[in-house]
Amino acid sequence: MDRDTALRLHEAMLLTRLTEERLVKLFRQGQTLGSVYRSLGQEATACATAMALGPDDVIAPMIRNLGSMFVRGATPLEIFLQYLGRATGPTGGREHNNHFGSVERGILAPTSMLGALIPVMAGVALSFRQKGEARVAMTWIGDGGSSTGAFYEGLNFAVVQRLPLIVVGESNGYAFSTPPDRQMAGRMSARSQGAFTLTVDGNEAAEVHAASIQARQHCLEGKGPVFLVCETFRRSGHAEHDDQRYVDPQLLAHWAAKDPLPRFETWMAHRGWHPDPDLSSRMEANLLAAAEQALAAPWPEPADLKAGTFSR
Ligand SMILES: Cc1ncc(C[n+]2csc(CCOP(=O)(O)OP(=O)(O)O)c2C)c(N)n1
Ligand SMILES: [Mg+2]
Repeated sequence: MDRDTALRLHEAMLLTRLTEERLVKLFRQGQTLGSVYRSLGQEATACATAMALGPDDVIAPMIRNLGSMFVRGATPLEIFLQYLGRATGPTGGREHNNHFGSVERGILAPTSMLGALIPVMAGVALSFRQKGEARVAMTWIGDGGSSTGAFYEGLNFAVVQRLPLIVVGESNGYAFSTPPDRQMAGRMSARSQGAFTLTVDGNEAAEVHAASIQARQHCLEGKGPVFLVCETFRRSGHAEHDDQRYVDPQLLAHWAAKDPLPRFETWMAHRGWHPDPDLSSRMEANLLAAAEQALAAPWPEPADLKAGTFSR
């Protein structure tokens, strides 16, 4: 990774952390329409994977992959407008979290149905191959989501067809309040389906990035999909309405010590690369201004309820 990429990756991870912190404040003030699903401690698995893609590749993020949307050009203002349900937000108040796409940025709208994006993205990858385009499709799946039928069906199809699909497995210790050993027989893997599997330390951004570059190359060489497992930990509740009392505090402390942001800053410092020392405070000021702008934005008009929807 070169210096410029490292600085951009660090910026995306920090922006994700601070945007979600601002969203938590808005939630506690009763301003967000629904709960806030954080990626605290998992920013590297969302940002460093997306950072390895080319501009024509397509992503389908899940709820904890806000960082990948920032990498593709989404803005905090859009995110705030969306969570606050305002008329000028990406879905005009029809959704309340990161469930919106952007064709220009190569982002397919996330969906709540765990596993459902795997066959959809296998289809996107199939279209790339049929058109002879050197592009890859990327999506993410949690340990819980990887137990769904859709995950197996979609990945199996991609393996058989040798499709350019990267599925990032987020092995983060919990599916809501259920630890993996209560709902899956082994560790996250797609080896039994014949998919090339890579497993990395999901909190080491440089390692995640290098593996993602390797995965993309594997896809572009026509060798089929890659399941890239990132070992990480969900350091917040499932969402802000979940106080995570079922998680051992020692486990949380263990993973806090492996926070991806300071680790990546150390990795950069070893190369003599240093982020702007004012970056964090500048970002916080911009985020506060964006949140205030979103709070002042208009609510949707009831008469516009059906606009942009399929209705008869
Ligand atoms: C098919 C399906 N089953 C159940 C749910 C309800 N649900 C939403 S998130 C979640 C836990 C997901 O855990 P995991 O896949 O490990 O992702 P994480 O939240 O840890 O990122 C559940 C059970 C759903 N959205 N879709
Ligand atoms: Mg999980």
